[in-house]
Amino acid sequence: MSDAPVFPQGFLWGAATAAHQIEGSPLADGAGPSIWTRFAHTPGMMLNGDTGDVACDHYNRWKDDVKLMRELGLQAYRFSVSWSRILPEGTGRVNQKGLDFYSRLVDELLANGIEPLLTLYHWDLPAALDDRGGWLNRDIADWFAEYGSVLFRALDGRVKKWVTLNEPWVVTDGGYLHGALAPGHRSRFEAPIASHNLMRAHGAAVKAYREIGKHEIGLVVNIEPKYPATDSAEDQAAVRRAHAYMNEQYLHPALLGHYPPELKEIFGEAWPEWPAEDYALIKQPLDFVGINYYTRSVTKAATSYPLNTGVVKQPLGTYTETGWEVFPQGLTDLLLWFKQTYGDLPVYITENGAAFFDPPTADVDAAGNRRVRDPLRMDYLRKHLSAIHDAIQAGVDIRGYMLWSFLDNLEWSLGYSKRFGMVHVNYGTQERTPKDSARWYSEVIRTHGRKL
Ligand code: LGS
Repeated sequence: MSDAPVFPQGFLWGAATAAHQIEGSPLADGAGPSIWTRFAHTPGMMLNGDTGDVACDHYNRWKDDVKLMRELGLQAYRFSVSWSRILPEGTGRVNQKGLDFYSRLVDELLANGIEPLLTLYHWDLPAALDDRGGWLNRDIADWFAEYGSVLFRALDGRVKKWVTLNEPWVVTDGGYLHGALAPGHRSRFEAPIASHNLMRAHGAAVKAYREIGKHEIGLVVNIEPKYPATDSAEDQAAVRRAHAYMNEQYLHPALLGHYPPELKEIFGEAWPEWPAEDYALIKQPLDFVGINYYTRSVTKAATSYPLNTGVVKQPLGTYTETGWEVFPQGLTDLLLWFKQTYGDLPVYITENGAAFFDPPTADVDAAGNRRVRDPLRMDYLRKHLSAIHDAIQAGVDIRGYMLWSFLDNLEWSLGYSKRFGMVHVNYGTQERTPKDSARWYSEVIRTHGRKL
């Protein structure tokens, strides 16, 4: 018998994107502005002054993009809906034209045999809701459930896999604690409130889904294993804090119904006591958890705000263009930790990928094919898929893999400077060119991972 990897039957091979990163035309057809439209137009917030006004022009090119997905053999496509296209004021009036855009997209995916995975919130909060306090307002749990319900009613059945939030950790850490992401706040007092309201909103949306929907709903978190730099007591304690902050802050309340105690230690007086009923709202039975994995960190005690931890650069490590260490074993470790801590919940890898120094434009090879050669990305993907396979062998119930990303796109405040796509986008002409990694991934899908 060959020891070539065999992925479970039904394992879903796909790729992921998010609305604000690819769509462009943020105000088309009656959409309201989102906090990202506003943030990107605030001088100094975006690298090179980039904005999502055009992005990959997917709002106009969605049909061709789906065709390309089919040509590459994708079985699933994870995308997000822009809340303010559906509800321009965030609540109340539904904008039918916005809904139609996603309805057409879903139909086109299904007609091409591609399963949609729909994320309700991938960071583009309606600006109108930010004006009412955004994630700091407790009412947002109801606002989010209202928004979710509009989509559940319109699309459930055609969409069978739903995600409430993408990476609540990044929303609070980037948006409310350190300010590098919209809405750009920096407050130790706000971060816990935003975090908690994100989880209440998640719970409220799942509850609404159980009344309207008949399929699967889950939460997507970004998590990464934390390894101690040394075995000193200080470094071990630093790992405990970093691990609680990033890996347990959202999964613990969602799946176990409480927060890890380290959060109180980290936030001190800024960490409030929450009403008991909040915990019941947050802990809703989930059908799956989505894990986004990019890197690990080797952690030490250090003076930093507010965690008092630092990351130790590995002299022999390999790093991506964004400066993140390539560490596939970390994904296996993480998946085993997940199973041990939270039990046998189905898992999807909802993002994994890397930005590398791709050539800025495609070239033409001897056979006349347009090519973008990205051997480092191919190597990254191959090693991470093997790491996932190892976790499957060890008994973790992993149901699918969504490569980040289908297209090169707007990497948030880093603008267009970092390319994560399996498909190259020429931002001048909007021409798409599958990179070598896309051709390779196509073959992996065709052979169901036997040819990794
Ligand atoms: O484009 C985003 C990708 C790219 O890298 C996507 O929208 C997000 O959902 C997701 O956060 N993404 C992402 N995350 C990598 C985070 C790694 C942080 C490592 C920090 C080490 C110092």
